[in-house]
Amino acid sequence: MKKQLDLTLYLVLDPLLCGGINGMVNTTKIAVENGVTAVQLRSEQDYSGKNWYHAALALKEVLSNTPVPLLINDHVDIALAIDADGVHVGQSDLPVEVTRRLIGNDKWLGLSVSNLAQLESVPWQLVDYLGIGPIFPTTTKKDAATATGIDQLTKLVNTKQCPAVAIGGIGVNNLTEVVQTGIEGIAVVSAICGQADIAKATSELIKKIRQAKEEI
Ligand code: TZP
Ligand code: MG
Repeated sequence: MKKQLDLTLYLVLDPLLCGGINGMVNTTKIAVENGVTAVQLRSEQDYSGKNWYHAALALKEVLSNTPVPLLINDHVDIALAIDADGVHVGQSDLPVEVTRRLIGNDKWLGLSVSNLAQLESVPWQLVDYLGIGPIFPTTTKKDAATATGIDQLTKLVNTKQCPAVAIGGIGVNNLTEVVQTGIEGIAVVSAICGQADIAKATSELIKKIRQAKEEI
């Protein structure tokens, strides 16, 4: 059975920023102890199936006695192999219909969208949540689309028909305006991965998100 999906603070891992697979595992452990509510395994680099499988397995183990779900970016085979809680795909990955057919109804399925045209073609009955972004410029994703900014994000949030996280260039100093669009949560890479003090970085993020939600 998959775990509940709480999108409040969604950690998207990056092995380069975390210092390899052990670094990702360590980052995840500390981040989850300090308030991260969902974790995604993702890499800009191509990893061999074997390395990635072992990374996913190690992350599943770290999360095993927590309520925090593990989702796998792109690699449906690895998600199935380790029985992850879900899969996240982008616009150029396996189509949502195919991904859903492969993973069944007992795993979460997330889809990235960057603009209104993409949002309008989402098959809502097949998708559990959206990742909307980038909201602000980011150097973490090399092929990132143009940043939406807050006004466009607000339009997307008001049009969507399922929960969503905002992603891209988000940190403690700009998350308040993002959360106040009414979006369910935020997803971060560099605001946690590679930070000198993961515990402090995570607890500051979650505190700021909760404050911003209370002010809506
Ligand atoms: N998708 C859109 S932007 C992005 C992804 C995976 C990278 C976000 O990284 P950061 O470091 O939080 O800006
Ligand atoms: Mg992808």
